[in-house]
Amino acid sequence: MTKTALITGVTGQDGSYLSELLLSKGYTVHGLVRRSSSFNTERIDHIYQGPQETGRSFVLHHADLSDGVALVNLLREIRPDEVYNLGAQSHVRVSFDAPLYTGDVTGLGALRLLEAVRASGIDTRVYQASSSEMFGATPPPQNEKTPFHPRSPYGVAKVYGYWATVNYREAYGMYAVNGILFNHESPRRGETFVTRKITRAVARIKAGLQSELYLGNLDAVRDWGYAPEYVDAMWRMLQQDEPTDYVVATGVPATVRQFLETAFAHAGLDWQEHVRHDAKYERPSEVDALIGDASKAAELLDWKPEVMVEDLARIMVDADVKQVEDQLAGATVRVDR
Ligand code: NAP
Ligand code: F7E
Repeated sequence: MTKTALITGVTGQDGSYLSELLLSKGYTVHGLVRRSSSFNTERIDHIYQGPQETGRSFVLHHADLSDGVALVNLLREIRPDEVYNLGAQSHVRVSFDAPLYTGDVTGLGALRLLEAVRASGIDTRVYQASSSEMFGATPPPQNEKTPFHPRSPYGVAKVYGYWATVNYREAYGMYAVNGILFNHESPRRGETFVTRKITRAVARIKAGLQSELYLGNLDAVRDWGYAPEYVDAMWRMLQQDEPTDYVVATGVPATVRQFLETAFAHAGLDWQEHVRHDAKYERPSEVDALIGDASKAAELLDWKPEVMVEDLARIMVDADVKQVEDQLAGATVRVDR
């Protein structure tokens, strides 16, 4: 039997990789797209199937996590076997500028979706995209038993979504799980997250398109993994006999400075000649160190990461260098397809 999935945040980094994964497994994939005044489907254009095509396995719907009625209607129409809630205002620095919006979409949005599942009366499994940002100030290593101490409106909103998911599991017996994912990156990462900001700048500096890169705190420690491997862990979480929550991480720490060094060196550049400080990119309260312990996922999901931070930096630099070369040659194709 073909399974059906609904993905919120289908146009994002993870939504695009998860769509590819589920399609490769024979799923029919429905994606929730929010309305934008310009195209926001660049990451999924290569798998797009137009409304005129017959027997579509990839179908997009306009809706929004702020609109609970639209969510109920969509769930009643699609009746998915699995729902992946990846939609969010996902930028930590931006969450300080738009805290209420972030709380509404990233926090309350998770509850709206869970309640919409309940209201629509369908039997479906729900994945909630929880985050290592929930651990915030609690020192590493962090695992499923580590107390939360969020340090941003984004982290606070994710804690709300986390507990809403646990509550719907306990109160209604719903198969609802939290994937507590540590930072994961790829050539499709949004351009203002630090890894992509760095690798994109490396490519542009190498091509002579810019000479300086402005950054904030270089001392922060993160556990950076490779997004295509992390969406596989999401899928595995919904295939188990019992619902439970999992940390997904590499366990390998690196500072922003180390990522910089690796990325610039891979292109034959010295980062110290190009990087400048701008306090604008610092946060009112920072998360100093996130290093995950994913032994539960290794044991119960048989999930293990292969791409570690240095290879990740090189993959991203290579992709951005190719993208800049293609752009300069007049082509518009994305590099990772
Ligand atoms: P992303 O690239 O920023 O994608 C976020 C998605 O949410 C986009 O499709 C975006 O649409 C959509 N969205 C934003 N506001 C929405 C709204 N009001 N209604 C419906 N959809 C909305 O994020 P990602 O890196 O793929 O991450 C996926 C999820 O995992 C997010 O919930 C994120 O918070 C969480 N997470 C990410 C990481 C990480 O390191 N990447 C780690 C832990 C948890 P547009 O394309 O139109 O903006
Ligand atoms: O920052 C520092 C910054 O914005 C990483 C999201 O996917 O992962 C992500 O959140 C670090 C921070 O990611 C700049 O202060 C320095 O310490 O790439 P980021 P994040 O805040 O860790 C978690 C797990 C999520 O769930 C989120 O959705 O880098 N940093 N200079 C900078 N960061 C940015 N963005 N820009 C700078 O110029």
